[in-house]
Amino acid sequence: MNILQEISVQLQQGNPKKVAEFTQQAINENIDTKTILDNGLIAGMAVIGEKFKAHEIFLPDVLLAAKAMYAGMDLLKPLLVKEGIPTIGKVVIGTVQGDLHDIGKNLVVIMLRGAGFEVFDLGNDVSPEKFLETAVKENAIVIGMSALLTTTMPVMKKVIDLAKERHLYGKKKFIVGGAPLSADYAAEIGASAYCFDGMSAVETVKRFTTTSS
Ligand code: B1M
Repeated sequence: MNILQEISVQLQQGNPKKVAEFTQQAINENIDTKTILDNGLIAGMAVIGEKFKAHEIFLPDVLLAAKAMYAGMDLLKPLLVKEGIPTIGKVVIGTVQGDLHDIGKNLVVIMLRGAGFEVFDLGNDVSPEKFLETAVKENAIVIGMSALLTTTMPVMKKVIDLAKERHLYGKKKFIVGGAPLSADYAAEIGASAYCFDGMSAVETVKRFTTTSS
């Protein structure tokens, strides 16, 4: 088994200590940070998702895997965040109301901060009002919303509808992401863009902050 498979397997077994150990070893071996993230941590979490869906494992197993994922992410974080880059734009981001999944959103935050954006991370279970009020208060052009549940995706539309009511639609850009999302859904609810992952979020926000404001 190679080191990336070790990370994936230890994550699936919910072993934060081992995940941290193997992640550090992979870093020491100069394996590319994104490769460790994609082929180690995210690959392990994808297996957990499949097993959970198939009822082969249960919620406590998923929680343990999430804890193990964070043990690895904590080590990768400083490598993903480049130092000393000036702020090039402001982004408000959060996981929508009713949704507690924050691993993917946190990765997007790391990537955005790494690219030099000032990010206001509202955490999870964020109300539509909170998204909009923070964006206005902080004068952020981009509002980023994450959802991992089909039942919470409609909250994104609520945020956009509320922005229309408050005459903010058109003044702000709304980017959406998360496993159940798609470009079609984003267009349907009136979002400005769908972002598949952290990298595409960075590219999209760059585009919006250089063409708006
Ligand atoms: Co939950 N869960 N979960 N879970 N969980 C899913 C999402 C599920 C698909 C599992 C399954 O059935 N296969 C399923 C949803 C089914 C559906 O709606 N269709 C599910 C369910 C049902 C639930 C509960 C309802 C279970 C229950 O209670 N019976 C419950 C809901 C709680 C709630 O939110 N109210 C629940 C709870 C949990 C835990 C708390 C145990 C834990 C979350 C811990 C945490 O986040 N702190 C958890 C986990 C870990 C998962 C899975 C296994 C993994 C999610 C994850 O972190 N992936 C997940 C299965 C899966 O997705 N395969 C599952 C890794 C992460 C890096 O990927 O989040 O997709 P992801 O983020 C990616 C992209 O999507 C994108 O970039 C990221 C990096 O590439 N992205 C963005 C995400 N947000 C973005 C925003 C952007 C741009 C890109 O711009 C703003």
